[in-house]
Amino acid sequence: GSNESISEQLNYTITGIEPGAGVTGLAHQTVDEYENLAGWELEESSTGGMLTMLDQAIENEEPIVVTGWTPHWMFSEYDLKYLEDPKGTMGEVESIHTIARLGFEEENPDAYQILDTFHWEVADMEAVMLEAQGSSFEEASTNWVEANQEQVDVWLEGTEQVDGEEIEIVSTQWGTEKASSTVMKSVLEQQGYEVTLTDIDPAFLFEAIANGEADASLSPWLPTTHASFYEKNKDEIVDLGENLTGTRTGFVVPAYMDIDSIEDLEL
Ligand code: PBE
Repeated sequence: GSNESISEQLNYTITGIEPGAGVTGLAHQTVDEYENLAGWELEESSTGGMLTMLDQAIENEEPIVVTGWTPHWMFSEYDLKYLEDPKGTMGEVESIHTIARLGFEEENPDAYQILDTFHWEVADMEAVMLEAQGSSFEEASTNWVEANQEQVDVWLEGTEQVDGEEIEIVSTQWGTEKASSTVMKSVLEQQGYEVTLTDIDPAFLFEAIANGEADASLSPWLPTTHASFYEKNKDEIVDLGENLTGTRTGFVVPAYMDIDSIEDLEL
């Protein structure tokens, strides 16, 4: 009923996403570290499940707390806000990095150089994600590459065409990474590479690069979201640095909710 506190209405539950997501690990740590969240639960589900719950809550003007991230269309579809995170357990603004397996640079110096040079902006990624919603990431990426050939030429500068050399890229299932990975696939294909793109969970992605099963990935969110996976594998992977900066994760609520901080959730 309407006399219940926000926390009671929420049933002391945060609506999460896939168990394997980096943000799920951070959210568990957050529930553990904030004293006011003792007794709260992170309910894991899927990205699609979380978005359905968010949509239903907003439809009914009910409270909901989800694990969210930027860039994501949820912020243009709904009026949302990040809850302040005074303990910083969800991390600050971060970046997406490109990583490669040991030995890849020596064996494929040109492909390595293209991956190493690749860097784009949040607005570029958002444009690809938006177009992909109405078609597919393959189509949206091909179109983006066509429309931004000058920028692509910078990434390709000084590299040679090849004849079907194979490159294995691993990605995660989220739109942010699908956008950068399919754009890179399209760029490498322009240069004659044959690119295989596979979506896997972040933990397996880092392992695949560390044990040499895959060549490269454009998906690690660092320094926080994928820190645990990175720490485990960092001696067996090469970090080529940021391919995009300005991402973020956190506890996200509809703007109509009368709380501003994770600390406003009640014991
Ligand atoms: N995300 C989107 C992913 C990385 C990209 C924040 C949901 C994760 O948590 O692993």
